[in-house]
Amino acid sequence: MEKPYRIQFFIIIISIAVFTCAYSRNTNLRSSSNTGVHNSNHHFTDTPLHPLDPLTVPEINKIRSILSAYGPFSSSSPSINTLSLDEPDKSQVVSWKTGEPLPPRRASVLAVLDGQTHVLTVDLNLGVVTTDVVNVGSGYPMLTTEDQLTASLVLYSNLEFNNSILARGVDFNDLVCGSSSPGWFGPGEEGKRIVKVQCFSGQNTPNYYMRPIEGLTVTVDVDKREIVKLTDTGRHIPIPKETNTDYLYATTSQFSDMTPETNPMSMEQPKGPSFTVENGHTVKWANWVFHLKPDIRAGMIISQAVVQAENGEYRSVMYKGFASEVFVPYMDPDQHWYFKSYLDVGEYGLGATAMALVELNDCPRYSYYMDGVFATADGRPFIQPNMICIFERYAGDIGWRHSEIPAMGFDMRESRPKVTLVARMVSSVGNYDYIFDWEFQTDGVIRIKVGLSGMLLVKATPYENLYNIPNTDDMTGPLVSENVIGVVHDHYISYHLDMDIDGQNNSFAEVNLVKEESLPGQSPRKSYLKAKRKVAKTENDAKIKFSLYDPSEFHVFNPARRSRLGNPTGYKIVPGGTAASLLDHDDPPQIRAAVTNNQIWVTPHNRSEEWVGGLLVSQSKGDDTIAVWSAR
Ligand SMILES: *[C@@H]1O[C@H](CO)[C@@H](O)[C@H](O)[C@H]1NC(C)=O
Ligand SMILES: *[C@@H]1O[C@H](CO)[C@@H](O)[C@H](O)[C@H]1NC(C)=O
Ligand SMILES: *[C@@H]1O[C@H](CO)[C@@H](O)[C@H](O)[C@H]1NC(C)=O
Ligand SMILES: [Cu+2]
Repeated sequence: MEKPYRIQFFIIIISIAVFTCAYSRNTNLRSSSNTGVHNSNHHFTDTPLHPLDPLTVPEINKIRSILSAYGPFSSSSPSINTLSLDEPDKSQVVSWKTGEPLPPRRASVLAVLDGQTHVLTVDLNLGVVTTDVVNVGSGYPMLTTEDQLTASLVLYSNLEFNNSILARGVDFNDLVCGSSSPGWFGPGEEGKRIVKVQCFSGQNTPNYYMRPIEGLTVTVDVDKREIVKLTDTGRHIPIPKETNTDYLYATTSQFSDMTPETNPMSMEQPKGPSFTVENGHTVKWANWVFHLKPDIRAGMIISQAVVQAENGEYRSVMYKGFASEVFVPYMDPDQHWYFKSYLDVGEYGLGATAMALVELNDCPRYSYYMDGVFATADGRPFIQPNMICIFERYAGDIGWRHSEIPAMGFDMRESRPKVTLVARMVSSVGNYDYIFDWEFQTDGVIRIKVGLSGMLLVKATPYENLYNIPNTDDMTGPLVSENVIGVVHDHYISYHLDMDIDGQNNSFAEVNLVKEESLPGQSPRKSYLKAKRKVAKTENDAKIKFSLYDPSEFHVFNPARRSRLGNPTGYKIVPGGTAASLLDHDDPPQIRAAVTNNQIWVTPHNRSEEWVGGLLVSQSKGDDTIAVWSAR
């Protein structure tokens, strides 16, 4: 009997290279009256009904008054970077039953005051701050919208910056500047919260990303509101022209004779959708029930997913699943590019960058829309309307089929359409848009999908075409337009999946396909493949690197729960599009994104270890990553 080993694990399921960062022109924009279901209200009177329900507007208001009465914050208020539910312990949540009183409600707050980071716990029932830990680890909380705004405003007070802009011939009315997280590259920039600001020309185009002002980087201290460093080395690099950069449908439809049009299309559900959302966050559809909530950092969190078996019993599958970190390293050592090694979840937040979905284009008819309830930097409640949509998908696919040749006496064709349930959210992290889907199938499969759209982050170059490049060595990506390089980069998305197959005590097995050779004279076959199952005994056994020529399956199973045949019940983890990071393990970006050293990690359940890049990620040295936890 295998030793039960309680696990939660992380998989990188997707990695998309620069060439797949495509956008598609939608010639079929829909704008007829919508029939979606809206949860929209002002949320003034919301009350939590489930232990995992997000903080409500009244709760956020209460936390704000608790914080303002709290000693260290009474003279000057901190900037609230994140404020969210401090989930009760798993044991309390699992044993809670509908109708019972909720476990005590607590909030977890990351705040910055005078350059110091506070990690606070606020007890809503007691009305007090129960813990306040200052400056844990090397990093800072994620940047707020207010931080990013501050950084751009600081620039205009600087004459040297003004002169750099004037030297490029850019009108201040066309100037667009954005803050980039600086990563961590040694002691030079430690001890202060900084961002690196770079600018673009928005002249004659809404797509300013295609018109970078290359070679100008301003390092700004966001707390002191001052410029730390200004580097201007790119005055000789032209700003790429605006020609053909506009992507707006209203503009581009003028050229519709060049764009293939398709007739309007819509999926019909004459009896309406067959899912329900109860008490605001509990989704019930077909044989699935799960809790779904928006999160400022992870974007969406799926909890307590259970599936109904043939005998009617609800069986647990997953306690919690969410995107834990996203690593986006650009491959250019140039002084204006080397630091671009984003950790989008910890530095920007997938929920903080999620905007209202476009009805009928982002989500189909009959979608249900869920609002995000968050807090602004001053601790006031903030509603992100229509942030998540839930819908049934029928994409014309076959769910299951079989047919028989009539000659055999069985004239049969059996075919069933594939209908699934999707929970979707889109994060617009600067230039790119991540489309996150959790898709549930009636056969028990949970499919996690990420789509990438939006704009490339491009680099301006003096080169106009491949014929006038004297030496292609300084090209860090393909020339994608005149004076524009699409710098090579990747997006690695890591998921935290706390699987609870038929209960909490689960194990992890690698089922490795190996070649066996037949004995002389045994068979006309010389070789065959055999599946060898190895159950992980330690975390080290479960650090998985994928290899096409050493193929494996990965099973999470419950050794104590057996089928009629004696097989343990389990789920298979099926990797989707994957790519390994080839960066040096001691390269600063890779230390911080050490989660990408392996494609699967398995660690014991620990409620303090949810964010694989660390709790405080901005400018962190990588001292709180899954690699550090796992080494311990
Ligand atoms: C820089 O230019 C902006 C826009 O014209 C102006 O408002 C600002 O005062 C200038 N700053 C300095 C220091 O001259
Ligand atoms: C899970 O395993 C632990 C340690 O082996 C044991 O104490 C506990 O009772 C088990 N729980 C269940 C639900 O089997
Ligand atoms: C849980 O995680 C925290 C943070 O990484 C760590 O300090 C603590 O030792 C862990 N607890 C256990 C029981 O491993
Ligand atoms: Cu990309």
